[in-house]
Amino acid sequence: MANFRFLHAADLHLDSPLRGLEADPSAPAEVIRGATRRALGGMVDLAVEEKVDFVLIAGDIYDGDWPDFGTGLYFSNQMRRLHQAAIPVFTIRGNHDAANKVTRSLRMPHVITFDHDAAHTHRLDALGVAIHGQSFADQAMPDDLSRAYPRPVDGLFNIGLLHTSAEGYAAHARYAPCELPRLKAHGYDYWALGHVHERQELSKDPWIVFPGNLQGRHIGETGPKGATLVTVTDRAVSVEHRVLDVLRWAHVRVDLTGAADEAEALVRVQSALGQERDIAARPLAARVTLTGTTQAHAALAAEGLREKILNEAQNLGGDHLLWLEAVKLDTKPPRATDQTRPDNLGRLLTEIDAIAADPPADLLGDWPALLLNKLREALPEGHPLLNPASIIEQAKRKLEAELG
Ligand SMILES: [Mn+2]
Repeated sequence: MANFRFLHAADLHLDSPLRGLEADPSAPAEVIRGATRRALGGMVDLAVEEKVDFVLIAGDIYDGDWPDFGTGLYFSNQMRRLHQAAIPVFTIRGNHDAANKVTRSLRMPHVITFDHDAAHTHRLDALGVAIHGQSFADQAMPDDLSRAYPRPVDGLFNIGLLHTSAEGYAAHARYAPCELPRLKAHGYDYWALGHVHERQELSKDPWIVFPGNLQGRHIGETGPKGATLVTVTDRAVSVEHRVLDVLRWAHVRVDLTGAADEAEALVRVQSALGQERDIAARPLAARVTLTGTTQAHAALAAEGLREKILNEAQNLGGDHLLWLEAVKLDTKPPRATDQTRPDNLGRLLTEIDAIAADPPADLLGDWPALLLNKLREALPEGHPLLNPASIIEQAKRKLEAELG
């Protein structure tokens, strides 16, 4: 068997816009719209520079039906660059780009896409490689597809290309679920998975890898994103994460405990943002959450916090831009007003605490439930707006700052 290298990517979600930057007027529309395309262009650059022998894309190339033919044309053009470099590319369709979801199409003889009827095998005999895969016919895929994947071909390096939620990823919808012990026992040398957007090495023997998506699309997809470069030398496999995102998402939590005033608080915020941007070394989209007990609480709770922090971000200067997805105020004033104040404000705050501790479902009629259901569709899991107690707490602090 020859020595070879390949690039494993997944979840391109091409032309999916970045969500959450609309409120920052300094974030240019072409960055928001074009990030997934530029990340894919970078992936092709990397494959060509590293002279890989083939490329695998484990599903969700598209976010859904193409908004127009431009999406497919862009993908086709990038894949043609691989073809011209004599690098074959193998793809499967996932839940987002299942065969029955994408209605527009372009002929792409320079891309090998696995059928959705059954799992089958492509051989690269010069390399001694067998690639097994199956596309999704339909978005819904309750079955464990991996069970029907072909047995490994003796003497070859066997790769399984599979779009799956695997097991235990509660944040990701369940598609073609499969069990890790079964995958390990199947006899393949590498499982090239897709669907989970956070990079995961589920196993190192054999390697079972989610490379994560190429480009984070909202604050639920933080940290470095990219593809996995795999090198096989004398059957020994080594894997390496290669960063390809063109814009980084980060949740920057700043502890303001003991900050004497607003100026000191803002200096701390600027320093934290600068550190995060230096780590990212590319444009950064940040959510800033301020925590801790500080004298600056009342000033921070007043009007204009977002603009003040945006100003600190812009004062950083430097090569890379920084945009604010959101600013969350979660600080506390130094004194425990709730218990000690004997006045009406104290009683009001105690009353609000009681409501926040156990918010009645019908607090505002039935619209909060309706709203929450809508928000659950629109926001990443764990978003503070999904937690009524957190909303009430924010309201309480604002009220206290105003009336105190
Ligand atoms: Mn998927």
